[in-house]
Amino acid sequence: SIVSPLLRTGYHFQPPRNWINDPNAPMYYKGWYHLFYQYNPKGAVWGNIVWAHSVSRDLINWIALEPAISPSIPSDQYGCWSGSATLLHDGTPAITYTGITRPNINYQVQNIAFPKNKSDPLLREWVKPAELNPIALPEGDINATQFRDPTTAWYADGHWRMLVGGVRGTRGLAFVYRSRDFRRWARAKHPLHSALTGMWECPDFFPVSGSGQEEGLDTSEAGAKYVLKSSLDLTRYDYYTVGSYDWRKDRYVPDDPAGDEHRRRYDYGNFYASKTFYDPAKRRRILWGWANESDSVPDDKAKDWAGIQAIPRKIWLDPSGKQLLQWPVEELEELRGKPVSVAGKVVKPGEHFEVTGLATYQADVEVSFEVSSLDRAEPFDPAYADDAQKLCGVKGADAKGGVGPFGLWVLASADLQEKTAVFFRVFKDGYGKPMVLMCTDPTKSSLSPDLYKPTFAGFVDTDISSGKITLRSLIDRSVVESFGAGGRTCILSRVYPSIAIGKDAHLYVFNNGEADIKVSHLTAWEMKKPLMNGA
Ligand code: DQQ
Repeated sequence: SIVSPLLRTGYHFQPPRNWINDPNAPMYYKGWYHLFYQYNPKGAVWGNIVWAHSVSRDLINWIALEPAISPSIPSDQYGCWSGSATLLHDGTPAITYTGITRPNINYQVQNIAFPKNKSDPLLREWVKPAELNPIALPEGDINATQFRDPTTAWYADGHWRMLVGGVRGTRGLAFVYRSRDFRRWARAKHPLHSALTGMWECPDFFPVSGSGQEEGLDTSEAGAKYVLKSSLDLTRYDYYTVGSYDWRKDRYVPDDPAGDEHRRRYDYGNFYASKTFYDPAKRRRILWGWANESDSVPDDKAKDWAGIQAIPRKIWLDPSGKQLLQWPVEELEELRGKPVSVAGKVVKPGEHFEVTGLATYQADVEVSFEVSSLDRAEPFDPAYADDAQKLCGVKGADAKGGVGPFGLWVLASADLQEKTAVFFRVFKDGYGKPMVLMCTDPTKSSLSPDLYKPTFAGFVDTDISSGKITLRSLIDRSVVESFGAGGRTCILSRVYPSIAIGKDAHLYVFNNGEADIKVSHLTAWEMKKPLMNGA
């Protein structure tokens, strides 16, 4: 394999070996955070899917338990696919998930499971009542191979409701199921919502408090707004809209009438099949998402592992009410070692400087930049209005600009042959209004062949007229997970350096624009390794 064992992540969630994908049924129960996830017990490629199970006190240190849900009944004998947890009125958790019932053809039904012993805070054993399962069949006009991933249920007006992802023609949609007792479920006539997007995998639907309020809401509480997310099979990205929900009709309407065409992404990088849960211990809503590898399948087999979960993120509605803000859970800061800081340093056009005094292959970096002037901002070509990624593909980190590109080179070799750039670039639209692009450019990240190195980018909905913008990057050996402008735009990338590994990885601040950039503050921390499932 070309992939060094030093590229195995240090503080991102993963099991000791084998393939993982979607996070399932995250919840908080009797003092423990639970995370289940799609897992192949037999190898580092997708297949033989069961629900692996880990528990944590702090979302950072993890203990692996036995798989919680594996094929064992007729309605899940060919696979236990994604699903969610709901806490019932008496506090009992219930899991709903998709079962595959036929060999070779992915015929899908929905199932339910309850803890064997609900006084066990670790919820080790789950039972699938034979008299209840399956709880939903692909009856009527439902496409049986595109019918999956039940959500956490919410309660209103005497009924539980949950969503199941699907498609009708090319319209992706979320079917609504209702139940009085959480045992017998019936499909509502209309879906909660639909859009011309292709199949919706892993829908998620939850209330949020008012604009700018960080407090999370339990899924059954009434929200000032609601968020509907779907994972698009076609693009393999997670998209969401903010809107309103009418429980009388069980219909959701996005606030922006063009919302379904101009949807936001949780993350503009490698982040899929995500799911949120409400954490009553800290009254916050937390987002988990899966990041696949971008090396080759033979490399995955040689490493004997594939897939990680992104750092869990607290999410809330930003002050504009138009998008979510995302920030790594505060518990991550437990892993920070001694800080190294830089303040008031100007980076002239074409210059860069190294951040020294710490090992940067497993680090957390926070930077506040200040742009000297926006006068030199390049004119924005409206042809890229809907395609930040394409724009960044054309104007990568090495393409000289006006205001920016400026940002970080992470996992960089001392000779800069290898580097992953995380940066901003400021444009001006036809009215002279600044527009900020955030990119991760991994095209120089490795000299190794056979790597998928897509440039990732998103626009940042922030007011940069003061010249100020912040960036946080979580660097973890083969992961760069970045949060622009306080979590307005996020980008997770997988990279596999061949030289910039371990102590040979360096960190720099660079400026390839024509305007001076000031690093008002930069703090970098080495990150300790948490308990990670016994690995
Ligand atoms: N992964 C699961 C499905 C889901 C897909 C199967 C999304 O339930 O739709 O492993 O990555």
